Amino acid sequence: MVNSPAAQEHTLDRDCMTLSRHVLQQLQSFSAEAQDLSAIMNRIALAGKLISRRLTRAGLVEGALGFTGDVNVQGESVKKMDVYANDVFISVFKQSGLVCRLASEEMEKPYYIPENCPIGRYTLLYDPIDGSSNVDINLNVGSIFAIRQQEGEDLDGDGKDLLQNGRKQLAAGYVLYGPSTLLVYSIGNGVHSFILDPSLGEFILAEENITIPSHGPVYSVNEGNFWQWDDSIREYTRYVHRHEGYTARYGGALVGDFHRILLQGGVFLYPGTKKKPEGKLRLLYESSPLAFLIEQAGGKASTGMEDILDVVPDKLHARTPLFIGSTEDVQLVESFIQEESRRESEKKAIASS
Ligand code: AHM
Ligand code: MG
Repeated sequence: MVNSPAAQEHTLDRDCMTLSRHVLQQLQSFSAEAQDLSAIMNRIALAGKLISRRLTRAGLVEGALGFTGDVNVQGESVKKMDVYANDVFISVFKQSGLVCRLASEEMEKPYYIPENCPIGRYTLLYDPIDGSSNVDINLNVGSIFAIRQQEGEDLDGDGKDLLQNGRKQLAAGYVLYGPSTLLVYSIGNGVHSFILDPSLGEFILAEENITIPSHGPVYSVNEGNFWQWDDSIREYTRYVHRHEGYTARYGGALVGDFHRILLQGGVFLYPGTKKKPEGKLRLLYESSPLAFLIEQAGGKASTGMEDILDVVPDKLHARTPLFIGSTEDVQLVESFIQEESRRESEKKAIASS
């Protein structure tokens, strides 16, 4: 069957809505800043395409999978794909003249653009491969990113000016390497998703202004940590077990679990544990960028006690508990945590009186 002219025009229009065109349209400007942000998004898309290409063939390429034998600044074993993806972002941005530094989950200190290269005004923060335990078994992983403007001089070269809350982010997003490669971003004007069309080599607009339902059926948490949690989180999980309408989904890669919740509603939880009260997820590279997106989509992100976007990290690799998703579901988790905290304070007050 031949498509009608109107249908053809629609398809053409869609195919032409590439990521860079979309960013410029969102900013409604051709100012230097708009051009920079559009160019940065383009470079991130290029990094996403390179990582996607490597992942697609990783099982066939000698030395692409497995561990390097090193341990990163977080004390976690480094995978070869972590190193590859980290270096991809550096190579893509090094000569771009767009950023002054890149800070990543995999590097102890930010990477500063060398003096013989053009230096830009922005900092890229990123988690090159999020969910790396999924890499070797061909399951979905992601890359998470945020863009901030450098503030001050950073004379000591340790990125102290990055220790500010998440409301300082200019843009954030992720690339999800799944059955298709998807890029989701926000520059503070809604959340939009793009799918990589491999035949064009372009990210094409898939959905604009994504909004999360105010409540959803999914709760996503590693219940293997049940006995490591505080009573409040155990109480919350007992609550969802006893009530109809909840379903558990946990894929071991935050980007995938988050994406499901963004589209279908519900809540993702990574609480603190007895050994790690601050949880596992890193504020600057994981929690804050996703919190930026979820607020833009009409949802909520919390540590249990305060909004993630209000948290000021005390170090680059700071971690926080993370509860993120539909507003009502996050508020329900918060109510369990805050009730327990109130009871604890009462107990302390009685004990000391
Ligand atoms: P990574 O960035 O080192 O891969 O760690 C983060 C990942 C998240 O993607 C995921 O939500 C979480 O760690 C899974 O942790 P766990 O295996 O403890 O459930
Ligand atoms: Mg990660």
